[in-house]
Amino acid sequence: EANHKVENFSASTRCVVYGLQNRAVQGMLDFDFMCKRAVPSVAAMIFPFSPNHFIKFYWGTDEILIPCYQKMEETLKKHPDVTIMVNFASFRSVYSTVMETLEYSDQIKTIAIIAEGVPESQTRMFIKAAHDKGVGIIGPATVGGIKPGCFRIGNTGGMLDNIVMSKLYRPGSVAYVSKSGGMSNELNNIICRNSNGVYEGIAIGGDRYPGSLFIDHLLRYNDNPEVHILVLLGEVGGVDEYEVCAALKSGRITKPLVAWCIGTCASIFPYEVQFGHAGALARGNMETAMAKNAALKEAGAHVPKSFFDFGDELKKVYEGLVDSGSLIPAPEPETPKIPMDYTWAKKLGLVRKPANFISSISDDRGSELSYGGMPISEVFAGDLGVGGVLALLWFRRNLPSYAAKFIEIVLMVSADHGPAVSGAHNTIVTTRAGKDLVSSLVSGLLTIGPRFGGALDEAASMFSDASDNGTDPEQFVKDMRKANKLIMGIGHRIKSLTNPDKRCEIIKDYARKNFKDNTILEFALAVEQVTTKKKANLILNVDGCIAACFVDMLRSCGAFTMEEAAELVQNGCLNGLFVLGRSIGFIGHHLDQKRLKQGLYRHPWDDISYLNEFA
Ligand code: Q5B
Repeated sequence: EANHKVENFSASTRCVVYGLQNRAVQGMLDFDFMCKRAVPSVAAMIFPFSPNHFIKFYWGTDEILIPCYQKMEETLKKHPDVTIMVNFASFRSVYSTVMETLEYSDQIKTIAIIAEGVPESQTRMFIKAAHDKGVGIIGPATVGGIKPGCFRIGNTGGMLDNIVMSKLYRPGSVAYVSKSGGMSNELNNIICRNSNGVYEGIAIGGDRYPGSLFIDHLLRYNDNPEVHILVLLGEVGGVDEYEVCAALKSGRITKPLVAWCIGTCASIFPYEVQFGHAGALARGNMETAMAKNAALKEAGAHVPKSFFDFGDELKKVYEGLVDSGSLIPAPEPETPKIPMDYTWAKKLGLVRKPANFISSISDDRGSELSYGGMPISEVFAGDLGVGGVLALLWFRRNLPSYAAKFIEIVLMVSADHGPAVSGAHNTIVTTRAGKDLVSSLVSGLLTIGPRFGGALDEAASMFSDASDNGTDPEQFVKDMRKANKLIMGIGHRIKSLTNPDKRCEIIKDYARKNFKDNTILEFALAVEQVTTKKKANLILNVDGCIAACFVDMLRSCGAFTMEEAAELVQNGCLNGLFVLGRSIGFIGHHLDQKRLKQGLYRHPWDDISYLNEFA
């Protein structure tokens, strides 16, 4: 008689899923919805590594929330209608979780264990404990099982279209038990094509010690008036099929049984073959598939000549029952419409929708991240450096190495200019007010504008427009004065003819030595000749110098048209270079202040002219 009782699932059976298996849970809910279950079969989930929360799932086209708890005790207390634990714990933690579940044996009547590779000693211990407490076990090493119209364990039955094709949304009259979860999918298909379909199917799992045996399920099916045909798909290894033979012979099994043990090809090999499952190895002649098929046939089962004939054998038995009037197939219900997952439908080319975002600079979807269409491994193989990466991400171009190096020089010279400049000052004050790195950095960055560090784009436009129009530098300065406009990129608070800016020398030198053309730089220097005659500090400053040289580089490096180069400047890429470079310095100032443990800054009164009296 069956020892390991697994409960009969119904349309009100509810379970809790152990593990954050959102896809499997969605699959179970989709099945429920297809079967027109009133309530979802998954009442809750357990995930010990995060605090209690809710997870959103589809229920048809609507969305529902399933609670996910940290503790098993709380879960089961809050969901007293749950009788099944679908356990997705890994082989490492499955033992402890099963043993914990067994503490609630007054509530949990069946545990499905999906994990593969559970140590056999542990499996035997929890099987014994479950047996003593009257709890049924399906698995380990199984996909689970399915009862059309009622309950689906995890991913059993495969994808939704497969479930529809095998008509698993409504009960048939054939109940099967197999070892293999993968082959249970094959059985769903064969049974659907050769009978009125599956009533219930359980895959007991491929380990040497499954928690429930073929006989446990076959006796359950035999005693169920709604089941008319039993199916057994055994395999090489183990002797459990002989218990079925005994039940056939003794008359305990009365319903027709169509049976086959896979692995008959093992005899072709000159040695014993271990198939995919841990238990699929014959230890002695009795455990071979050939011997077990012969014994099943001899005991009265319907055993085909080979697995290829399995469907025909089943069909014969089914048609015999229908012809005799003992099986009356139920009228076929309407095939349920299943809402297709959008991602899947898109993959199949069935739907399209305009994207809310478009992006063209990087892609992390494939096997390898790419920058501007170039796989990251090529970026490193080509030693593109930070300048090359910036060019790929900002300009979508692989620039010549001298241009990429120029970008790096710009970042290096603009990285910092001491603690006194506006941005660094702000960063320091913010850090000393106790703020974090990002806040301190941002507070410094927000000072970058037309007077400090943010003059590059406008300087580039002013110099290149005037130069392109053939304007004389002296005339240009006069025109700007007349228009009451400052020339961007000209002037510095500290630097002057007598205190030249070394940074500008470095940039000019590099540009003159490496660029094919320096027209805009030469124009800007001619402007400087005019402005410094007025005042010694009206030099071509670091912003102006970078801007003029960058335009020359963009225009002459061969990677851009004149229009593209102009558009890049208009879009603000040159100020972007200063922002990026100076972030290095601002972060440095933040870390420096932290290292020096500087307290709150308060500006001294004597450094402020209070004009209150005159206000
Ligand atoms: N005058 C930078 O002015 C500064 C003139 C001009 C024609 C001009 C000023 C300016 C344009 C913006 C620009 C980037 C505010 C600077 C940087 C990064 C930094 C910073 C650091 C770092 C300095 C005195 C006389 C007046 C003005 C005339 C001034 N600028 N004429 N075109 N551009 N430049 N910014 O010294 O006749 O007496 O009325 O706005 O390029 O930010 O190190 O600190 O790395 O961190 O305060 O290097 O030049 O001079 O405003 O008192 O003017 O010169 O019209 O003439 P000052 P002001 P007048 S680099």
